[in-house]
Amino acid sequence: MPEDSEPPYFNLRPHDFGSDFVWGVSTAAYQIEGAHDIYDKGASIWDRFVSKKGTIFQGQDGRISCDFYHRYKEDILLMKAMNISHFRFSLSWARIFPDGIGKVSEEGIAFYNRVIDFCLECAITPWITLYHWDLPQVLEEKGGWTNRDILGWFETYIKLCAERFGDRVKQWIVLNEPMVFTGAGYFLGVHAPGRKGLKNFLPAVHHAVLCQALGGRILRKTIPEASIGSTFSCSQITPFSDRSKDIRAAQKADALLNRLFIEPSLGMGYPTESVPILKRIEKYQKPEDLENSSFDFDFIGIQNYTREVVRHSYTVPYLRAKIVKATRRKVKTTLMDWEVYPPSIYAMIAKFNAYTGIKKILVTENGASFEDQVRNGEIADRARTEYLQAHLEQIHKAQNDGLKVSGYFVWTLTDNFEWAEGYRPRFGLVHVEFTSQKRTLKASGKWYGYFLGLGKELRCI
Ligand code: IFM
Repeated sequence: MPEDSEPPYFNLRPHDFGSDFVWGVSTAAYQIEGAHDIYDKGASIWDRFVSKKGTIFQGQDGRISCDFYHRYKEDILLMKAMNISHFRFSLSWARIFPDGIGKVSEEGIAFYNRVIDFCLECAITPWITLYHWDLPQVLEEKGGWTNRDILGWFETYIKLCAERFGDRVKQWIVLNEPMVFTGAGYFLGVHAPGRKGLKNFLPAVHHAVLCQALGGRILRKTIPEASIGSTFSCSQITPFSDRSKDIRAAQKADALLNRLFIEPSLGMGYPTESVPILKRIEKYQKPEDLENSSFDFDFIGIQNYTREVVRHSYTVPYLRAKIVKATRRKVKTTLMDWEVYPPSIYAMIAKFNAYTGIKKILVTENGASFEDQVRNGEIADRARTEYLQAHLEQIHKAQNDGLKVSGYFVWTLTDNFEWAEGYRPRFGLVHVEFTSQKRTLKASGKWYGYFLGLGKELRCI
């Protein structure tokens, strides 16, 4: 028998994490929905970005992706079969407001109503992320996240979503990984909208911080009983050596990658003592902004995949710090060239626990892409199961050490469009054959379902 046909032994059970622990999967609209121009849907910055030559692996795009728009029932039934009781998905702003603001698409609203209602019918709790990186293109043409008017646009969008879906959806997330969409989209230019440099990055950061808190306030007012959070990418940062230059470089990277968005939301301002260049954000600040940057979130979502090793570098402007790639370090990696390093999730749980003012912490994303082996219609992905188990062990250890953490969402349900990397890295518990749209549960998906079902057979597979 091939060694990966049996799931590795795992001695933890869901109830070892507590009876209220939340178990789910996370997804994002542009990565799964497809139906990019159905009815009156507007274009998002991703619809536009993918059409630029050289931006995406092999020129791929999310026009069809896994066609969740048409296949949402099949996918939600798969979740049900896998005993998954919480589903985190994002709304496409341009599907709801084709022109960014103004006219509402009733077709767009109807689609999300169908998804929400079917989740509830299947006893799956819907978690809505309001912004997972797909700004309406018309708003980008007015400056996007660099334009302070985004506060008004965002308010209009959130208010409507809260009013239309808040009767049934009680779990809300304002932003997904603001550091990634501002860093990759407005500084490095490798994600939509492809803008570069500090002159784009700094205002985008500041407006995202303000929108994050504003979104919280609007949700609280419109749906008083809602549980409201925002999510943050985070990775343990290890200095390359114990030279003071490398230690300083690691501190700067930590401030930028892990602290830049959470700290203003807690009323602590920007980490300018570690990254002085952030003082230039002052140019975009108004006197009331410090107060308006914070919000008393009900929970914080942390999203962890790896750790980063950082060293000093003279050639990197402003920061003088650079990441030492995992392949160069000759460590075990995923297809994203991310080191497999489970203690990082423990370190991040501890880091976020150390802030005063965070009430609840959930892991709202964790997962891995590997070269899945397809053999006789079976998808053998033992490496993914081992990855998930090793991270769950760290989460359990954190709980045993008295740290709060009360949920875990796997990234992700089905293989999907991994942004600039296209369809090459597969992160799903479910394999998708993109030409036929055939779904096949991977061994890791079977294991997750078996684990959540306390060893019972999967419900209808
Ligand atoms: O696919 C992404 C997701 O959109 C945001 N968090 C990280 C995932 C894996 O790269």
